[in-house]
Amino acid sequence: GHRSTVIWFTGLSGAGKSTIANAVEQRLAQEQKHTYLLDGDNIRLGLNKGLGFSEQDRKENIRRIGEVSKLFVDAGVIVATAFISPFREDRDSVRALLGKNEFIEVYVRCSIEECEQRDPKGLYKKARAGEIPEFTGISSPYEEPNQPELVLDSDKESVDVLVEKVIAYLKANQII
Ligand code: GGZ
Repeated sequence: GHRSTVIWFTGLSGAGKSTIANAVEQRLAQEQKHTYLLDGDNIRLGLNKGLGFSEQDRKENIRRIGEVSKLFVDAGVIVATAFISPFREDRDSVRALLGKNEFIEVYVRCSIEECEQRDPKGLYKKARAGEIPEFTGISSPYEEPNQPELVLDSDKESVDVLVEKVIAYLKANQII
């Protein structure tokens, strides 16, 4: 068995949230844990279609994701979420929806320089050229977590090592 919880990955675009969240989810599924991954592909294209990247839309994006995450937790699932979630207040609101041990804030830390160098989708380049307004880290803020449960330095360590850190945290806290 396991305890249901939300593993909330936050960080810049290109920091590696989705990659790490996917790998954690796969790893848990292998161990027969009931898991689900929420990311832009299943949320921003569906439930949150129509929301953009203004401060107000990002707040609403995160609010809805928090509510959906809570439903999954109520259903007994381990949820992994991979959203920039740039505002501390919004992440704290999600935390407040959930019980102790039901919100694990994981800061996927990576310098803006490194994210910009990776630029897997060419978005930073476009943002620098002024083609994407309000781009996180360039023309829109990212507020670092003050007391995240975990910090993963994705510009220093491999995905495999970081996934194991998450798994170790879950075990140490009797989630799995
Ligand atoms: C940041 C943007 C923007 C702007 C489009 N700012 O690297 P990606 O492409 O795949 O991930 C980013 C994703 C961010 O969506 P989130 O729902 O995670 O953001 S938030 O939590 O702030 O609501 C990026 C792409 O969408 N993208 N425009 N202006 N990222």
